[in-house]
Amino acid sequence: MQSEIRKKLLDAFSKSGDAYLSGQAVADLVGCSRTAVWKQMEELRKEGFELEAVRRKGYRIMKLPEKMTADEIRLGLETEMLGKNIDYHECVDSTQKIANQLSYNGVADGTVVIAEEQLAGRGRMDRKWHSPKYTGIWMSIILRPNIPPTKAPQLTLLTAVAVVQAIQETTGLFPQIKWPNDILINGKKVTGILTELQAEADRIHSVIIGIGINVNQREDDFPIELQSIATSLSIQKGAKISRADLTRNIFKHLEKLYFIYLQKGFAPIKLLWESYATSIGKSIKARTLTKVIEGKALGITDDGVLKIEDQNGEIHLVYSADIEI
Ligand code: BT5
Repeated sequence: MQSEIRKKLLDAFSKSGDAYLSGQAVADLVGCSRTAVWKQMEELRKEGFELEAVRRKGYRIMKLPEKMTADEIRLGLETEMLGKNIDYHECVDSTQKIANQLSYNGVADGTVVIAEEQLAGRGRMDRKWHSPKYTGIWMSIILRPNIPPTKAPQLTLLTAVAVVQAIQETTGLFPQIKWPNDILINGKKVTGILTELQAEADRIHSVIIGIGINVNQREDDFPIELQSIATSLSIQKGAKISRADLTRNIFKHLEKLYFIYLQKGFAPIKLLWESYATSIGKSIKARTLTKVIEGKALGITDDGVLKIEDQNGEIHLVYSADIEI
């Protein structure tokens, strides 16, 4: 029923072209109430349609939602393996879930699962990741590096560097990294990274790197509780950004760094990571699952572990925590 109304609604607007359609005219054409029309228009807005509503004239569609197709990403893709195989979805629970399944079934190294919308996008420790339709990049990348599971956190840091570089190249903005997985612009979170493993005790089968980037959301697209801590690239830039271009650039930078990492180890990545890090040298509070450590962030170890020096000069190694600066 809903989809029938939607079809008729879009049909009516296709025919009206640039002309305004009054709420009543739409209601008559579609065969429903004006309230139902208004609800549908709100739905369209949420899906990325730009609508103009003018009193006494009615509605007009200004711009269609910006879908990002796999072909658009492939066009001009410069990588050897990353993103050669794209599993594209309109709407999923979580791209991590699908990638885990695909990986288990043995898909090619460098396969990427991308969705326009996630209904149950997840962060670390079962937190939620807000992933509205057509506005962000919600993707999971499957890699099969020959490294021990203990080194997998390095790939989170490597990914953060690649995303920062890709954002810089695509938008000219200069994001910073907050250990281990947040990318911030002007102190607000624009990207989160979640790394999950399929591994035995001493061998990785695959690493699933989930990347969530807020690209074209407006301020009021974020739920209230996120508005003070989250931002999007377009809010920061003051212009819309091509998600396909950014995705392609992420693949390019990530593959380049990944190949360097496989050849030379973490040392060159560490230098880059530290150059983008916001917390190094600052007083921070690290909340681990079991305790809170306060002190100065000294840097990261060669394995990507955070080093904090407390008031007594004692050095703490932090493997996983939330950081307050
Ligand atoms: C993360 O977790 O930052 C990792 C997020 C990874 C998301 C990607 S999207 C593609 C792939 N598929 C998935 O299902 N997940 C991955 P964490 O550090 O735990 O941060 C989670 C916290 O960030 C939440 O508790 C909120 O406070 C905040 N948050 C949620 N959605 C956000 C958003 N869109 N932008 C900024 N902050 C957000």
